[in-house]
Amino acid sequence: MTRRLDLAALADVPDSMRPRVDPRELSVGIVHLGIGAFHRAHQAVFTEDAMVASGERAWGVCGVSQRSRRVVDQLAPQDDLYAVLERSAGATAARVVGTVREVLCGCDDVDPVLERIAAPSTRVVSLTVTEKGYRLRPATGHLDMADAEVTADLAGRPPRTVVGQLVRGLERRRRADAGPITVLCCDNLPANGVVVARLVSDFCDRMPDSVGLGAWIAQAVRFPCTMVDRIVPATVAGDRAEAARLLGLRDEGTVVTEPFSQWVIEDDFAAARPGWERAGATLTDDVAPYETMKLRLLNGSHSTLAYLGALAGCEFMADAVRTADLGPLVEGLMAEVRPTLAVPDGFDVAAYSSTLLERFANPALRHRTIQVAMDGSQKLPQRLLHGASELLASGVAPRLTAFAIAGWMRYVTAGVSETGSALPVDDPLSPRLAAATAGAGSAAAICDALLGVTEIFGAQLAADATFRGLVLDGLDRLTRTGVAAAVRATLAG
Ligand code: CS2
Repeated sequence: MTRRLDLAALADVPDSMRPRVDPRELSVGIVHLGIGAFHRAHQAVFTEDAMVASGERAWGVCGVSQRSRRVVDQLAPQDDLYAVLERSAGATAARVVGTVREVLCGCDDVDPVLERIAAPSTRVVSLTVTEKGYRLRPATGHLDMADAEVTADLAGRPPRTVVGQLVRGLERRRRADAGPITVLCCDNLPANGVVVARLVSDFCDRMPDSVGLGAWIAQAVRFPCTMVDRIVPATVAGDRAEAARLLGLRDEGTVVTEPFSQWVIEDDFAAARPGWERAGATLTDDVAPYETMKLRLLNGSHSTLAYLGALAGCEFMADAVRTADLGPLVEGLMAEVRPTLAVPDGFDVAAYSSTLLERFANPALRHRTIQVAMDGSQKLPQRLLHGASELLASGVAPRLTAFAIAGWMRYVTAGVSETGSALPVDDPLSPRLAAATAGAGSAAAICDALLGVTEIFGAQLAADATFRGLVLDGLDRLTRTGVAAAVRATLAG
């Protein structure tokens, strides 16, 4: 069997694929909650490149896996090294990344995680825990106090929720007098830093023993907003086999991604940070225009392609964008939502949108439609609904956005695609969605039942007659005529 990647084996890795800093020289300066594929393909790479540019060696990452030991088992035996495969139509480039220097499992034993957050050498706690990982109520943006895990963390057990771990870590840091720190949210939520600051404050307010903690956090902790962008499909066995071929070593931690990568960060740090701008990140006073643009253009189109593509029987996003006029549909969707966007100075939205279509069509990525379709209840508001509400408020009918919502409604109720493949509803609200639509026989009944899920739609949009009419039209067409005909009719107006 092929030898496994680790520090000693690096000597056998071709020069061009070795970490760009010597992992042995790094010390931990960042704790990252949620060390999934995205962090490894995005922030960890920026951080390594920033260290190359600055010569600093104090920004190694301690990655925390929130839900299972899987990442620990993948990375620990190989000294936390892994390969990033960057794939485009014609080529794959591989590089081993050495930034991650430790991986902890928050679910096994949280104490070392809290210790790391409290260590004076830690200056940044970053997060990628997905939308649902925050346990917030999408309609209010506040912590979901009805969530049993949140309640249990508040009662004082070793914390298992992300917000609980963050707050208990900050509490320990305050006690240790370890100094200011920055919490850097890198999830696809609007005003993500503001959201996390609010959740932390909600948790502190309810903690029986939090005397003075809220005030310390207000003074010593910053929560900058960020926009992150890189498409990172879940790794499959074939990807690990390709990494083994390229490296000549077995790598259980491989991640796959596209050549494109972007990071926009609000320049509001409580303490030192890596020079990420030297690795191509944009540091700015105001992330909001970038964030809204990315969520509505990229992620809004992504969700649309995922639901309609999966319904049409496409396994991969690159197939979806070439199927049944879905490419022109998302192009139209981007044009529809464009008036709601405050475009950053000097930014070419038309070029950005056409680059998106090329990125979606990257045939080498093999990004599954059902991966993007996951957790729709947590994604629809910021990706599609906020734009729809703003268009309606300015008197414009959000025709294509409403059709995309109809696509989601059809997806969560159809069970199987037009080619007979299963359409799993992998969503924290799936029991609620199933209960709401049980017994709903017609498109109108399904549409009304789902619009009534206020956690997703809120009260105002659900009650908007224009919106309901458009969504129902789309759902009715999708149900009666299938995806291709419904898309054609919708595009024909
Ligand atoms: C995708 C995103 O899975 C999803 O919901 O839309 O993960 C998307 O690939 C990234 O946001 C791209 O930056």
